[in-house]
Amino acid sequence: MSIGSPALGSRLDACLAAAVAAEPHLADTAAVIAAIAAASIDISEVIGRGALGGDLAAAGEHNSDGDVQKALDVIAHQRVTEALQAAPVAEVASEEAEGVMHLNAGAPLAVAIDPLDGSSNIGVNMAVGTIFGIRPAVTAEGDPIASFTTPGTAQTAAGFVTYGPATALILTLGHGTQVYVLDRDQRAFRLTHAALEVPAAAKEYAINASNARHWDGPIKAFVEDCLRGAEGPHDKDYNMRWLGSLVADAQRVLMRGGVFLYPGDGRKGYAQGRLRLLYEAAPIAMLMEQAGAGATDGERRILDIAATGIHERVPLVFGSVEEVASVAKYYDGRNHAAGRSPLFGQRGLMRS
Ligand code: AFP
Repeated sequence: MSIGSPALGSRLDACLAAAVAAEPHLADTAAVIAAIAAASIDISEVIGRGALGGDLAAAGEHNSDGDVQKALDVIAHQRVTEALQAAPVAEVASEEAEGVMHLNAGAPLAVAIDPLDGSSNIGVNMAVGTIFGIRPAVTAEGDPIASFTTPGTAQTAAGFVTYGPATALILTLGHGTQVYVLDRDQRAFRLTHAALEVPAAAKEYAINASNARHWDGPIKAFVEDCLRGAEGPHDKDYNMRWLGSLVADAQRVLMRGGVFLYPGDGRKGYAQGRLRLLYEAAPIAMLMEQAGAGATDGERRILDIAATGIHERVPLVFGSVEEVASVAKYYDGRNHAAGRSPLFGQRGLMRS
């Protein structure tokens, strides 16, 4: 948001108007955000009815990656697509569509979106979300995905909606990261946090530890050192969380710090991890950096990475800058065994 941000409690439309007043070039971006926010209110109401609205977790077709689409995946995809059709959007890269969707020829913007992330949580009433990144549309002869092969730094805005105990919109237009909560009486998002600041250091890490035997050495060593706690090189005890919902883990990290890791691993198809660069990692990376946190693939800054395919996966590490930097040290060839104590030597807790 611009200098002199609106007061807490302000509605999203007023906050967007203030941002556009300060930077008129954001007008089209603001219109797209308003469209996605409106769609997310409808999606929130469908999710909020749970099984009363039918089996939202019912299996349907397969999406671009072979994942089984749940009924709610399809509902969310259809609702956001309708919203974007009425906004200044030329193209959409959606997790739920094989190729680039062409909406309004000549429109200025392109949107990468995961209409419903965390769908395996739907049937068990856990938090799910919608994740989006907005960037200028690019036309290049012979390159049908040119809008999406620019690096994440091209994004003019990014955000996600967490459909959790509250429905929250986490948003950045390049001037800090804000939190809005859905006021269900008004059917409007209202500002609750004007500028998130993620603590530089943390005592909480998030990783799916069931994959430990598949991780590469640096990740094994980092997690092992977290497990060592105050007796190890990090000199502090850690807590662990893994919610199985990227938006829920990301919101926790944004609100109280921590580090999230979904690395590449040795499983078939997981060499680049599970998460997608365009509509998961890049939007979250912008939100993190705008809140004073970091986001890498373990070593490289996520926002510097340009996709070569719209469903490309990327290893993802984000959160408190000291923790993200610590992970990178384990990838540095000189420090592969950073902090290794003689006690554990080469055959540590998790060493294969
Ligand atoms: P689903 O959309 O298939 O539930 O996947 C959710 C997700 O992409 C992301 O939200 C989680 O952080 C991650 O997968 C969890 O992956 P694991 O199930 O491998 O832990």
